Amino acid sequence: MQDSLLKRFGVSMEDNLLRKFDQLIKQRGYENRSEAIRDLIRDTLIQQSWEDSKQIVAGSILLFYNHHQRNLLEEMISIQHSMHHLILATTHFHLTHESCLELIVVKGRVKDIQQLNYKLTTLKGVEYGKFTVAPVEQM
Ligand code: NI
Repeated sequence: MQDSLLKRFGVSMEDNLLRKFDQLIKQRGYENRSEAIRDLIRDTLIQQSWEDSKQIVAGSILLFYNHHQRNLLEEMISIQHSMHHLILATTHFHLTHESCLELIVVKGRVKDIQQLNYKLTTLKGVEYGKFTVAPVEQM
């Protein structure tokens, strides 16, 4: 973040809600409430910036799939070639005899990246997809 100056502010919250929040903080291993609240705010700001289609984001698409699924590999490669301008790198890991993990590093307009993610994760045979991106500062 650009502004490194820390500012303090008070937060009022129902007792019940705060207790649940403190449990969550403990589970996630945060040092304190401030750290947890900062992360929540950052996440919300990232989500919000997604609504701006011009926002450039970078991140990864993780796909777990069974490579025996008929046509899956062909379709996956064809989709990646059709949107190659969004893909920085692809790495394939053979996890077991059947299952594969593919890591696709992406960068581009959020709307395009979301479309690529949707096309890949909805393919028949893809068991699990994980999509993580963050905004890239625009020049
Ligand atoms: Ni494989």
